[in-house]
Amino acid sequence: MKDKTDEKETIEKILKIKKELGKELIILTHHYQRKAIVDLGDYRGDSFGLSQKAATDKDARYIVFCGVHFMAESAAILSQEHQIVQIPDLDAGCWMADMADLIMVEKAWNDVAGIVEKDSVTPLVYMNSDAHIKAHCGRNNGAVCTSSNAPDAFVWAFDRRGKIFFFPDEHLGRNTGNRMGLAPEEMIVWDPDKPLGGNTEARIKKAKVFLWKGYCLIHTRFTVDHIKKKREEFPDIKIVTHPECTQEVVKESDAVGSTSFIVKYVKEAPAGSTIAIGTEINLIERLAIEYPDKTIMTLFDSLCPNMYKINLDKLLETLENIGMVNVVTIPEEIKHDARIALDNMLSL
Ligand code: CIZ
Ligand code: SF4
Repeated sequence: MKDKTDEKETIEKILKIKKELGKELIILTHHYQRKAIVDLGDYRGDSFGLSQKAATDKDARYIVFCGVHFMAESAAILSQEHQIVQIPDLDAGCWMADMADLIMVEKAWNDVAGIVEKDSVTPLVYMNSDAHIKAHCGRNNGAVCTSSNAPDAFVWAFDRRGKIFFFPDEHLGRNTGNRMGLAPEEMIVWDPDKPLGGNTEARIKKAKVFLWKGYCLIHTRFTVDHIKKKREEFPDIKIVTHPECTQEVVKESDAVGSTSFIVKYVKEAPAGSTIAIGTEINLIERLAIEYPDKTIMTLFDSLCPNMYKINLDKLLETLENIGMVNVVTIPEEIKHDARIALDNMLSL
């Protein structure tokens, strides 16, 4: 474990490099990053906000993305030709994104196309996915979405075609469908390990939404029991959760939304409020520091080890080797197709 003197030295070195590079460098930090990293960033946000930043900032030559790999990949897809995207640890992945690989997704897509008209289904892919899956969606006239724009993406998709294939988060897909008033039987789970995703042909024909059986191991830890206990302990408490949680948890919450929504909710809550949050712990801990006039707590233990892989030493190492190490590269063809799906999201 680093002591405070080492940490101070590392921070000073990072600040010195930032100063030297000036506008040539931007450091983007995701809401789930630890405080020390967020404090050194130029912009913090959710994957949607940060990808917009990457798409519009033309000055920076180097974009250092402190988040997980799929986010840095999206920034690399949207960045300009003269820009280089680096992530302090190329191994900072996402378990949910790993639950859908291209072979499985194409097989499912072809299975569905054998039963209903291919042109009747729009693929929608959550940002939390590999670039190859985004490219698959781009090739099939679909779009990317995030937790902040999933309802808009559903409306967009249903305006075009009658059915949606949603990858890879079953819960975000179901919670979005519920919010739009879809009936439970209109949404079916697609389990890639089972023939026809575990469905009959009749159910596939009838369904409006296919939900890929993927999930976040952090957000699905929260339970209705955790909510009940908090309410017993603090009768006035507000419960705010993320749509990657199960529908049972979402239904018991006072408010539900993306990380940007959660940040806004806490900011706008009256002084003296008590709020328990169901999302990644680093965001919650920072909010507790930022709003000392409110009592902010987590619903349950929720550290994402993937996000936590990014630390000060790795950030410094990346900055000391700017443009050279931990570069996020994507084959041109994949970049081209994935960009279609990302652009469809940005124009929502
Ligand atoms: O989209 C993101 O940034 C993630 C992973 C969560 C959220 O809701 O912002
Ligand atoms: Fe992936 Fe869940 Fe971690 Fe987000 S919190 S990066 S979805 S594993």
